[in-house]
Amino acid sequence: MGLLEGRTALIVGLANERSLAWGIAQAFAAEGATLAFSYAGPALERRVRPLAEQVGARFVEQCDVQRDAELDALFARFREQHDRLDVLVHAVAFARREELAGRFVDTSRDGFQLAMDVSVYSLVALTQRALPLFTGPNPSVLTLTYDGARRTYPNYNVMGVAKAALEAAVRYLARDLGPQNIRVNAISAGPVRTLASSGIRGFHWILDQVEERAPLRRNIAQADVGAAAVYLASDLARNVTGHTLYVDAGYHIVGAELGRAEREGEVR
Ligand code: 0WE
Repeated sequence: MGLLEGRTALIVGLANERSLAWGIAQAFAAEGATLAFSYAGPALERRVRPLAEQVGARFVEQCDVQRDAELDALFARFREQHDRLDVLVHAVAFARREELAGRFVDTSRDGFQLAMDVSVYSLVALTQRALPLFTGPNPSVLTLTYDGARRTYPNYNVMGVAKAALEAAVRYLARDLGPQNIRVNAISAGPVRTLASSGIRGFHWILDQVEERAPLRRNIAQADVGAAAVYLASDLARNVTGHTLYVDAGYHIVGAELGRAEREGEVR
């Protein structure tokens, strides 16, 4: 029997077949979960619908997470088809492209607020509305973060600040909702080529550095995030909450590297 048999997951933030949300959806489907999706805007519908169909999802709705009315409508529609929700997956982030280039010090008030609203507050807004549906034996919330929350990466800028806030929000939500047996966790995924990373200047350098320096000497795949998500959503993780789980081939633990001479045993 699958680890998520009889469970329903709502996945917010699917964009296309490269999305980490799609890795999670496929892994959940393989473990027997029933899936539901929401996507950001009309331009994504023609990509998201066929994917949803592939994993047998009937519920596919558009929802702009910046609008309370659309969030309310999303959950009203969800309730028409499902009487319970077991897993809320938040795979949403956005900053203006111009804020993801150059210096963090140049971030505008507007750009800061936009990144925080879409990438952080949306987790709170979705969780609020999911609460009354969390009536099953092991409900949980899962979001996606990045090591740019803890350490600086060129150009990640305001998204790093937003991810730091997101990880703190995971802890505060976990604290609030724990007494109701609702768990809240994050996966800190290594860099993966997706729509969210396409056209980011220097992204390939980040991938190259992970391959060179991560303890496991490789990059991660979409499916690795799916596997970790299955664990966190399943009863195996029944006592795991407020946690950020790194799925990054160990990259986040590495400080300095040895120089070439030391590596090759020439000197000490
Ligand atoms: O969180 C992210 C990316 C999120 C993201 C991506 C975009 C691209 C297009 C948020 N907003 C936008 N806005 C757009 O207009 N990642 C973890 C992937 C990522 O993005 C980077 C990275 C990595 C890794 C940006 C700069 C440097 C590294």
